[in-house]
Amino acid sequence: MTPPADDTMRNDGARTAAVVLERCDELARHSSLPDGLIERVYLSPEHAAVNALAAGWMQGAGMDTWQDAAGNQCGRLEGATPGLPALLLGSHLDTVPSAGRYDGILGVLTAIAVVERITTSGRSLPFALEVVAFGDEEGTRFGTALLGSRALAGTWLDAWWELTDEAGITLHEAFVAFGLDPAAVTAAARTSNDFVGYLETHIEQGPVLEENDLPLGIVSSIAGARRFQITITGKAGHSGTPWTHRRDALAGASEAIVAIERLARDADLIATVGHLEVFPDAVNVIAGRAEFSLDLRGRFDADRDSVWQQIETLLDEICATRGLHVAVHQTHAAPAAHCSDRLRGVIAAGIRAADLRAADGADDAPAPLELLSMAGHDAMAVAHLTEIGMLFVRCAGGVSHHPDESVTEADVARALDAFEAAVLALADGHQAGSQDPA
Ligand code: HGY
Ligand code: MN
Ligand code: MN
Repeated sequence: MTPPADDTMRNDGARTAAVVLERCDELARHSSLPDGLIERVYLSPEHAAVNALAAGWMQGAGMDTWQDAAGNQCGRLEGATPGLPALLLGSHLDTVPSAGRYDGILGVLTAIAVVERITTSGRSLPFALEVVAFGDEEGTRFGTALLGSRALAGTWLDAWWELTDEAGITLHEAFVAFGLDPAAVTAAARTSNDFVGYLETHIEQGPVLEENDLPLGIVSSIAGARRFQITITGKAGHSGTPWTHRRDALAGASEAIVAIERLARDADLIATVGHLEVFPDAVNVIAGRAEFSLDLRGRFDADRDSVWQQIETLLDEICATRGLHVAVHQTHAAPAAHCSDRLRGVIAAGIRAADLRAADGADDAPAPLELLSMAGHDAMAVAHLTEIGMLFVRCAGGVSHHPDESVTEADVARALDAFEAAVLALADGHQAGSQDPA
């Protein structure tokens, strides 16, 4: 095939991986951090800027666009007849602090590029296509994650309005400042009848695909997560205080953190303490208070919850021994979400089609690999409404939530072909009236 005039479009008019990667770079420039570091939080000026960029690319792909009542950027391409239920595609545009440029973002841009390919092909599908760029998957600003996707799923909680960010701004105030009406947030809620399913492309954020020398994988299920703020209180005092008279909150927290890691490892769970603050935080003062976060996740909610009960007992024992007090506040909980057989099937069909295309028809590719996602995703919230399916893309070293996050253009090209083929496999199955993919 003669190379296309430029690398933005393939000969067949398909939007290329080069453009998707350029757009990732363009979105990365909208950050609240200096020196090329990336942080983009919910309801920020950076959030507004990337919503506008995504809206323009959605329109360029042939979609009508709107920002929903929770600040998610949405686009829609009608199917064979107007008003059909939609296959929802998407991911998130917000980030953690000092983030990579593909977590979430690659999924939004892959979805837009695939809709553009379908628009260009002129094919009309037996369902509409909607793309959603969720505004808050990470929970970086207000601590509770999946706010955008929970608004769409209709599971918003009014208790969240008083959540505050580091500057003490409430979620309610941030909504108003962003131009949204808190009283109207439920207008973002969709119903199960609106959708035929949800598909999300996302970097793996783990090493499995790379270890298996595979560019793509099928997500079997997403681990359920619970997050806590744990405060250990003792008594601040002179660092020369004898051992018999010390109630050291930092020593107690440290003992707890190492013990929590052991409990999680033994139970095949993942526990992460990513934040620790000490008061009064001075070299010659015994810590009177230590506050730390806990992110606890596992394949099955029951296992996770049973280990959490063990952790609560452990905290009580350590505090009793050391004369300390513990207070626990749960800041987030999301149940494990299982990808449906039907949508795992279309993702598998998409990967096989992309493998065939890449090998010019030689069908010697291994069967697509299924893997658990220990990372959380908006799909967990959307699972409340409709079936979910996820396509994983290899990322170097499994690194994510870090500036070194990276993907290859070849893998993104393969993902574009696979995601497009998955959508078409679902359409073919839909047209044939079967629930199974072609
Ligand atoms: O925390 C997670 O797993 C996701 O990246 N928000
Ligand atoms: Mn993330
Ligand atoms: Mn993500």
